[in-house]
Amino acid sequence: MSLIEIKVPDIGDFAEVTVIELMVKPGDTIKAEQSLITVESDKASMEIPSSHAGVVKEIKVALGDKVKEGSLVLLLEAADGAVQATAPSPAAAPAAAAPAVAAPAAVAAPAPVSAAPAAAEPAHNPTASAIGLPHASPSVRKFARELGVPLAEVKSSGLKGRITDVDIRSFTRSVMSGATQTAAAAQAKPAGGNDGAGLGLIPWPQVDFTKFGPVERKDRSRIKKISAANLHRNWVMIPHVTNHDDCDITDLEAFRVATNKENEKAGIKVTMLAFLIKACVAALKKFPEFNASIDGDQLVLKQYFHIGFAADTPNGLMVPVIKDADKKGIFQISQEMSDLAKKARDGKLSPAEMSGAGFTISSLGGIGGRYFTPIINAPEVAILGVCKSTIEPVWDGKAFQPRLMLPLSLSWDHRVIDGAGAARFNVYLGQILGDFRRVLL
Ligand code: CAO
Repeated sequence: MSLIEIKVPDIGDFAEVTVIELMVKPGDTIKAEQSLITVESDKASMEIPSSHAGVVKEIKVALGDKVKEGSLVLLLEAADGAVQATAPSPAAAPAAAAPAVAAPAAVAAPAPVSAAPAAAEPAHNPTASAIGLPHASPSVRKFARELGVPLAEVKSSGLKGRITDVDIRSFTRSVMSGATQTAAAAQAKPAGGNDGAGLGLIPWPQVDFTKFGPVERKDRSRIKKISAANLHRNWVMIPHVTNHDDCDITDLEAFRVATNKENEKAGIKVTMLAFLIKACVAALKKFPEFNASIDGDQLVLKQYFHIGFAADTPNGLMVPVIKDADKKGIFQISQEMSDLAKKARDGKLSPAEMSGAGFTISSLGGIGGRYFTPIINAPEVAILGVCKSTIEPVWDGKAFQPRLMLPLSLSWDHRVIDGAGAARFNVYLGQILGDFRRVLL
């Protein structure tokens, strides 16, 4: 066993510097070139590396000590063969401002920790910080760069206002929990509130539209803002896939029209949406993973059949819910739908009337269109979009027949549902809508 004295190497123009950080402690096994302490002059800070590998026996400096070239830093029990290791080259003197600290702007763009390459720091070039930059040792700066932490925004807790790695960690935790926002994120936030910075996106374009022509500014309704935030989260967080299909509702439409005629005097009017709700209940019974929610590692399969339906209102989109649709007939569903849609338009829906859905239908059938991509209403895992039915020529094996075809667009969460399951769901739904007697099977 041989003890080696590790001393402060040539630190360039600095006569005396202060020890501001101890980076190792007795008992630590260290590698050659590993940083031992950080020292600071009135102009710069730098790390003092070890010339040898081994185990730290005794630290010979304390925080606040003044040291200079040749000062004893610590005693090291050398690893085998390490005594012959080359001492730090005096030629590797401190640089005025190494690249490691010269580009604070680079930290503005957060990068995943794993994507950050290890900075090629010269082994014996103690890295200096430039005047005016936040006080932090090179290793702390490197750590901040790896995490994309803007040092200038980190509150310091170290000696003489120095930022420590603990400060970086607590800043990161605070940003991740949403308690703190970086200046870059705040700047990236557009008037609409969609913050792309958390996704590592470039800032939202800030445009003075009046440069191009007259404009009018309107406040967005509370409902629009709430639904926008929900839709944005759902779109970003759920891996959506949409399957489009057509189903033949010729016979069902004839039945619906006849039923409405029969019940005209009673003031009852049934739309295709009520049949769709009932048909979806049958499909959800057959494919329970469509009536489910993700909860951590578990899938919650619902044994109730509450179906939400998107309602267009002057204030924005609302989704009232028909509870226990499996226990209700078409007339009751129709009546409830019409009551809930009216309440939605009048802004009188209660939170209870908008909660608990296991699956949602968004029908644009009364308006038009062909297909669209409905956004899943989290924590649900699927949503059915329906557009306007049209008469189309359908080949029956011998000739084209005019059939009333309903376009379906089923969006599903690929974490829970697979493409084959989604195709089966649509096929089954089409079979039911093609011959509604199947609901009884
Ligand atoms: N194909 C053809 N016609 C259809 C149809 C379809 N798929 N669905 C409905 N229609 C017809 C109805 O039969 C009705 O015809 P009549 O006026 O001749 O009786 C007409 O279109 C209007 O129906 P409706 O829209 O009033 O009734 P509904 O039960 O179909 O829908 C409601 C009710 C509240 C869902 C609907 O009014 C609505 O708000 N739809 C918009 C939903 C929406 O915005 N979705 C998008 C969400 S994503 O932004």
